[in-house]
Amino acid sequence: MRVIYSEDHKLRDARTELYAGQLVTPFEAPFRAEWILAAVKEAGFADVVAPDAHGLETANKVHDPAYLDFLATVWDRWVAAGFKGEAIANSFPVRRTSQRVPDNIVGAIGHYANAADTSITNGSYEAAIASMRCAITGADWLAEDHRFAFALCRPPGHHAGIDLFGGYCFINNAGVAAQRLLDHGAAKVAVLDVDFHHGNGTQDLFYHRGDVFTASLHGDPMHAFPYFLGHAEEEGEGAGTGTNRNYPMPPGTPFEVWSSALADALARIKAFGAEAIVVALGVDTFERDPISFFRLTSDDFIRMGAMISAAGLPVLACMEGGYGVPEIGRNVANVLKGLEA
Ligand code: SP5
Ligand code: ZN
Repeated sequence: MRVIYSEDHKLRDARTELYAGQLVTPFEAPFRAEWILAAVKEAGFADVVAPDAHGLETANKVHDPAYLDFLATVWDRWVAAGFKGEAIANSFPVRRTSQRVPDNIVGAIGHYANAADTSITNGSYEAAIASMRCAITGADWLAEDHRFAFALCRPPGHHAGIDLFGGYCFINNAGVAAQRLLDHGAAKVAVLDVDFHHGNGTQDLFYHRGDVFTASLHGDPMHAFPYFLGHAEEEGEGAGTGTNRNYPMPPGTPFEVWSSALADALARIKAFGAEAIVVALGVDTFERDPISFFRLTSDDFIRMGAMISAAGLPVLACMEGGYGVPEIGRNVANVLKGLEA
């Protein structure tokens, strides 16, 4: 199992997250990656490398290039406007409004945001690029005929849509990795999202495409972030009809229930003919995660990895969510152990 990690994740270190009507210290913070890296090494995964210096050529195939340009410039524009705080969207294009991108930076950030939980700061873009590079480097490793890789991506990516940031995500690392695998010659690949939250960004990237199957197991959006996507009836459209599958589940869901959804998703990924699986690996399904409501135990993560491995396909795991508690490190290491067992 090759592990890809960049110190540059530390450049993403916001002071604020709008949560419960207050500006709190973000759940998505640098200590997460440090804890995960330490636990993964401790568990014997010692092949840790830095990512290669990829540009935006792959990201431009799944994101709107104008959106990536916005990400690259938003902080400087915010500062140039004279604002003192971190860049937070507070006004949004919703039902029956124009989809033109405002010249004003407050309008532009609202246009490109799908949530106000994600403050943008100096360094956020550079960290997002480093995170994307980890995912691409992992895809390249698989393309060299290796079976497993773990991209320790931070910031996460699965809430980032074609032209949307939010949910702590800016560039959709798993989606970029899937595109990279196609560019290496795979005809079809799958993104399997096991993060507690619906992979709304990844679904958006590939909803109209027939070459990437997307499956997401998550807290029912009637009760959980991201609220506005992730229902079972969303199955893809156009060339992508039948290539998206959602498994919304209620508060308190234990592994016994969760794992039957995983088995169904894996069967569909096989039937689709995917040549590799990119796992959007959040461990916020853990019973003590501070912002989620599933009941997976640390041992369940070993079983999760083993089930995914049993599909017999190459697997690139890209780090997504998992918050607050030290066990996030052990839980990630357990998935990797299960994959290799
Ligand atoms: C990558 C990822 O896991 N992103 C998640 C972003 C969630 N941000 C909004 C958090 C709101 C959580 N509200 C839960 C209330 C618990 N008491
Ligand atoms: Zn999550």
